[in-house]
Amino acid sequence: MTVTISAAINSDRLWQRHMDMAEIGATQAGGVHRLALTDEDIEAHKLLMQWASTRGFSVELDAIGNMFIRRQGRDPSLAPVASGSHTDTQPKGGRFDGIFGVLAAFEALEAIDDAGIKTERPIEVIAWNNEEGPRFVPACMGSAAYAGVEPLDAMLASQDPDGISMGECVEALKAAMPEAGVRRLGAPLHSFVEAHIEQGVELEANGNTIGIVTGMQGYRRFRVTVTGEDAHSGTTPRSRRRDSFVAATDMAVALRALLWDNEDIVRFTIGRFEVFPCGISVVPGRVEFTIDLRHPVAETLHTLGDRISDICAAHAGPCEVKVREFINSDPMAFPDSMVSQIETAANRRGFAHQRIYSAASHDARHISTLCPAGMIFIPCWRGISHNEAERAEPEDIAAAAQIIADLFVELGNA
Ligand code: HGY
Ligand code: MN
Ligand code: MN
Repeated sequence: MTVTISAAINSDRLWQRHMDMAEIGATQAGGVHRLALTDEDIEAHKLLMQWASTRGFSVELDAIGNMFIRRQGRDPSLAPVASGSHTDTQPKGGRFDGIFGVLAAFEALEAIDDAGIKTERPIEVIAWNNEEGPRFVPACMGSAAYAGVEPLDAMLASQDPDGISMGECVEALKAAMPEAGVRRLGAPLHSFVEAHIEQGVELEANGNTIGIVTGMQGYRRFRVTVTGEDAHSGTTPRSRRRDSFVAATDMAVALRALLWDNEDIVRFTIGRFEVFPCGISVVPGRVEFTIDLRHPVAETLHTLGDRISDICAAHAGPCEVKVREFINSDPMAFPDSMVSQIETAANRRGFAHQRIYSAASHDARHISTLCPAGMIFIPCWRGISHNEAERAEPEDIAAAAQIIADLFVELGNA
């Protein structure tokens, strides 16, 4: 009879690592503010490196700042089995979005190590750089560059609002982790599984612990710049104004008229709206705003997204308008092989589970173009995320880590 040693997750250790990480960039209201490759995010990478070194796991960084923590296999030449997510957060984000997927994978690696289980393949934990994208665009930059979906040079040249380039930040990360090795960008992966909080209400409503993700909806992101003319608010009559705020708000209302569907399936968000020069008695000469548009049907996403420029132009009035699209990712489906393998692992462990579609976007989208990929969701309280009040439960976190540990062993010997 073959006794399969199973790697037992240490739930307390895993929860404590979440609390340790939540200290880095902690906000007054109990959230985390840790934008990509800021000092705080580099500190989070260094803490991961410290934990990895204690276990004798090796660490590498690639040219776009992705981090790879490796437990060697019997045959180091084989492509690794990997799991992970991101360490960066939204501005005033939560304590679980992203970091949970990194820490669950790390705990799975430790559990395998504690059990003394050998795998044929190397096993890796990956922290993808700049998944969220509020500091540098586009989002999912690290995984997109790794998968060759975005060109490395353009990504390194991306600048934050202060004019600091991603390239400078990657150099700062490398300088902070001199003992890290070099990973070739795009080196093969055997398979990849990402654990993430659902950021929706379905699992919680159904009382399920585990969501086996079948795919994710598509999304397009735009930056709209409306240019008018700064003017005196007292002496300038409407007839002589080129008021960019008036034009931009007209555009927003017109976009809503197009994009608010009756079925409430389209996701249309203006998350950033900046008025310049932002003076009480100055007619604004410039407005910049962003559009985040999502839909599960590619054709609908294309049709609606392609209307945005015309609608903005039609409502520009006396102003100029420039619409720049910086993300355009179609809906995607994970391979049945991975969905079934994750489902079988959840079944074997007896976790309450269901298949689920992701309304949020994740790094696994891009890695799925490189190798068989899949995702595991756990519930988060009232579906709240991108919010300091974000919350997940230790037992759900441990359940996901347990499935990853089981998959690491299965896929690591496949
Ligand atoms: O925006 C997203 O879908 C992801 O949570 N960053
Ligand atoms: Mn995330
Ligand atoms: Mn997020």
